[in-house]
Amino acid sequence: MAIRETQRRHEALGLDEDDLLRMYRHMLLARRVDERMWILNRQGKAAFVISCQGQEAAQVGAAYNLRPGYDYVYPYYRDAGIVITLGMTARDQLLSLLARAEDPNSGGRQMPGHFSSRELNIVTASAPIGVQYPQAVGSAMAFKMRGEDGVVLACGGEASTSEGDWHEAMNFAGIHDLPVIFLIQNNVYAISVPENLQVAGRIVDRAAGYGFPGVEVDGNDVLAVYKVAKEAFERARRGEGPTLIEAKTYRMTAHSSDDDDRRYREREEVEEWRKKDPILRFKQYLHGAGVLDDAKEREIEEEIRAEVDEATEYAENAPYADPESAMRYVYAEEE
Ligand SMILES: Cc1ncc(C[n+]2csc(CCOP(=O)(O)OP(=O)(O)O)c2C)c(N)n1
Ligand SMILES: [Mg+2]
Repeated sequence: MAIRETQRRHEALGLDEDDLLRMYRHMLLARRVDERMWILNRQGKAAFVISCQGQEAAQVGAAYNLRPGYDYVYPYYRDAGIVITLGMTARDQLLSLLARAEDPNSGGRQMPGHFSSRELNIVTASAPIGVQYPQAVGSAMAFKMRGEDGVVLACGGEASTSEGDWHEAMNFAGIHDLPVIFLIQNNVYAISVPENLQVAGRIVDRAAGYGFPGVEVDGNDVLAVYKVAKEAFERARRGEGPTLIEAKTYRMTAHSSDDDDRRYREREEVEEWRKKDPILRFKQYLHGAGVLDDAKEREIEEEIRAEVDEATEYAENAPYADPESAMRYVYAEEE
């Protein structure tokens, strides 16, 4: 009886067992690549790490609705789960981390976490918080003007909603009924600033002020995020306009490898959230639904470990960009 109950949850969403295992692999790959990045940082091989850990369900659940190479994505620096769902690999991430020439994001020029792929319509981000939003609504406007049913997914943390750029983009999206989804991953902190010093009231409620729906979701439950995102994507494709999704989640690591979070948050709080780890929760669901057993779980872990090992070795041995090429894409080159 219990098994039938849980099975119905994904079936009601139109997801089959292959979908579930694919989502699980994306989440686990994002996590294992991230963990490897911290090791490389501590070994002195990687200058800087910024993590997705804790946010994989929010990212994969939303991104599973995207049509790669057709819809547009404006990710933020934690969105490894989104770009992996779209088709980027462990190798891509590690080439970027180690700033190698072959890094598909920027040829080793940008900080890690500045995702970019022309084929996958992942638009490169600038480092200032919130600047992606006005660009995202511009792309949504282009879809609308062309009469295409593409959707734009624009992401950020809860603190990005304090920026003027976010409000301007929300306003523009509401006025023009644009096919854009604002996915706010509320992970409780902006570096050391807690949510209660960042936002008064609820983020989702702000959507009403701009004339479109806002929905809050448990961001550590991948199927719950998939469900609300699916509805938002369908609305956008029907030409009914934008949706704001606030995924309630938690940043499981320090802000970055340059931050010491022991200075501003209690260990007990982190430990409480670790019990709600989105990967742990999805794993329990998959076991309950009979999609995963211990042997299959081990098999997937081993496959992913091999992929991350291979990617690490490849990236460590890959050449750096040629110094002569530093100005390429910055200034026009003579023919
Ligand atoms: C305009 C601007 N101000 C400050 C910073 C420095 N900064 C980088 S990340 C960050 C925190 C953002 O918090 P949030 O939006 O909640 O995302 P999170 O890192 O928690 O995922 C800040 C203040 C910046 N990059 N840009
Ligand atoms: Mg935050």
